[in-house]
Amino acid sequence: MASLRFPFLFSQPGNAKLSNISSRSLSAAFTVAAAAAAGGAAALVLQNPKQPFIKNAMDFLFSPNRSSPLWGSLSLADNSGAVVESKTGFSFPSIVNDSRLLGVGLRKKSVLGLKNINVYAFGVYADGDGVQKLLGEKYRNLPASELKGNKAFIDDLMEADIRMTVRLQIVYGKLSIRSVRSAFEESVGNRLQKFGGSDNKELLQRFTSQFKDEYKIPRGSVIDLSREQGYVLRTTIDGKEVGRIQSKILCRSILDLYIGEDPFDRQAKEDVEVNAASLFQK
Ligand code: DAO
Ligand code: DAO
Repeated sequence: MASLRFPFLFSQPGNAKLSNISSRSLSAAFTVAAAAAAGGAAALVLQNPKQPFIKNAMDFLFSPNRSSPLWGSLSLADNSGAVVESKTGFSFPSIVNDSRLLGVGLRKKSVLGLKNINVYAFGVYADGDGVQKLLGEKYRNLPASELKGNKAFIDDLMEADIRMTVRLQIVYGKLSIRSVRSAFEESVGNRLQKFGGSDNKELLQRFTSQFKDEYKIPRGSVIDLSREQGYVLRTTIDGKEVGRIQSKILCRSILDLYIGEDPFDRQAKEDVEVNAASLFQK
């Protein structure tokens, strides 16, 4: 049997608010969630005290697609359901900017070596048509097993002019723009150096100067980092565009944080590999 590595409950109905749900449907939701737990699907969710259990039950109950895309070892056959990042409960729609969700994960940061904070949950998306068009010829005929962990494939995904989006949902409620800037200088700065442009400092500066001190990014804020056609990095915060920068190396450096050699969340990268490979199975 194919294993379901993700303990996900699928789909965010958007309009199912707890307040307009009768106690009867509430208990139905518990029943469904309990049944899911019995099947192993919600086990992690239930163990995590921070997890909004009822919300997940609701998400599950009202999912337009409870049969759900299966992740990890199976292909994304059907895409109407969103995916919940299991440690934070944040939900990611299956499509953003016409791109498909390939994996979700968590960015943590250790503070003074003392504790780890969950900074944001993220989802990685790619334009399926672009993947087929630009990488199909080279990879279409390889078995999925050879695509998984295939460095050339992931490198090509990061290098090619394929539209991709990384969506961040802020978990840590006390992020200041200053700490975002300095974290960014460290993580992206490292990559820029590694991929070696001569204008790294200037690039970094151009990117971080998009973020004005007065911006607020409270918990739940949604930041999209999108590589658009022609290697334009477009940033939006809660749907509002804050800037565009044309730079192949900057796009590459951002993607490298999530699916490069030393990614923030290894499991997320693996899922991206498997699900990106499944885009060839049409
Ligand atoms: O406030 O002391 C603190 C810890 C702040 C950690 C900041 C990590 C920032 C990571 C980048 C977030 C990008 C949206
Ligand atoms: O996690 O280290 C990291 C870097 C992530 C890139 C974050 C860039 C988003 C910046 C948004 C600023 C909002 C004012």
